[in-house]
Amino acid sequence: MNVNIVRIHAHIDALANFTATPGAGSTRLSFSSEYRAACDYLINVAESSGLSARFDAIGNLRIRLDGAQSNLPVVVVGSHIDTVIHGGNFDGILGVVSGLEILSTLVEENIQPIHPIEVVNFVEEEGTTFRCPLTGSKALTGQLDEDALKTLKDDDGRTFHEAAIAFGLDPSRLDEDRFYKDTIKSMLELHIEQGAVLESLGIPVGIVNDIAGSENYRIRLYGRANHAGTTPMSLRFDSLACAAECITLIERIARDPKRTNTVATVGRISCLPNAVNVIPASVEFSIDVRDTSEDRIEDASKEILHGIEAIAHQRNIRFEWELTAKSTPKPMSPSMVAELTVLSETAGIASHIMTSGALHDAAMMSDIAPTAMIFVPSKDGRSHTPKESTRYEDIEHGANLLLAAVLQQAGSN
Ligand code: HGY
Ligand code: MN
Ligand code: MN
Repeated sequence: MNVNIVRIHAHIDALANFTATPGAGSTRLSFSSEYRAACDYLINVAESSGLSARFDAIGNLRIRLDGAQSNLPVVVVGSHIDTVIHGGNFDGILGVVSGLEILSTLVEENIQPIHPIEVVNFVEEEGTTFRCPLTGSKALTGQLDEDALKTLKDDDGRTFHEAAIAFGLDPSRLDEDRFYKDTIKSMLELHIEQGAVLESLGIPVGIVNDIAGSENYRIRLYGRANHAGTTPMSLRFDSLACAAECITLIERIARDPKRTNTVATVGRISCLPNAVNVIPASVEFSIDVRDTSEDRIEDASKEILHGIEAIAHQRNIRFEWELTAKSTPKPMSPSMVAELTVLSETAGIASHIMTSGALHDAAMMSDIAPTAMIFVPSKDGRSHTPKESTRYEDIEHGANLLLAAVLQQAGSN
């Protein structure tokens, strides 16, 4: 039994149409009209395949195939369809669409699993809107409660909680939808690698053994606005010049040869009043620090914050920092990694055990259930860009391995 790769291709192409930036990649933000349209597409496909589909209390889309013993713990197959701005068509989407395809195939082949299987599209995985990556999976695994959802705000100050209610949901019922250790048997996620390892090795499938963690910060620098023409250089308190020095320091710290696994990125920056002839009054920028060791993340973050403080002090610029999100590095289930390796060998598919530098909902799910991830290669190692691409022959290998693993986990009559 194999997945229908033509259907997977059609679903990926269909979802790519639900974007706020047509012709410039996938931009599908949580609770947006594009998000609603994409979810409606998935609900239609699910229901026409005889599956049940619903939004839960906070906007995760839950597609379910009941098992012969429906009260048994659930096998979850998940990922996300929200995107970064001008992102690609595969990041997250591949895992949701492949999970849906697997359930459609099981129904078509009249195979009823013993354990129920649930495909979950986790809401706000990217954190693009509310600045908290993995919101949906953190909430379902108990890392974020309803009150915490009232503190996550978008750039207009609207909270995640308000946005969920406006979307027609009832976040007060989050606890009814929660995942617990005794209600989830295991979790599997198929995802594009978003790096260049598999392509460079010429191997079609990656099996993830651990997922990096990250700390996200919001830095604010307060200088003094003044006239760009009349203010001597020696009398300036230029917040953007200060930010520029900080950003090159951040890169220097992460590039330190002793920090072999650490990466750091400044991806967002805004400057006020953002005018050609005004010395910038204030700047806000983000920092994303990652590593597979929590100690190394904290060590790098500490050196970065101390460095920024010293630069700001030397320039008489006021400096504020805020930790906006944190996820710790997570190991995948060793037994499921071993099982995936055997399944891959049995199918004659070469595989490579590897780390994920990207964050994934699987990392949060690993707190409550044995969890594993399957990677497929990213062309030129690119992701989070419209250039993101993966060959469908690799996707077919990955989705068939996911099918075999889901059946192994859920059992069947
Ligand atoms: O940022 C990440 O690693 C993921 O794409 N959310
Ligand atoms: Mn992503
Ligand atoms: Mn992703």
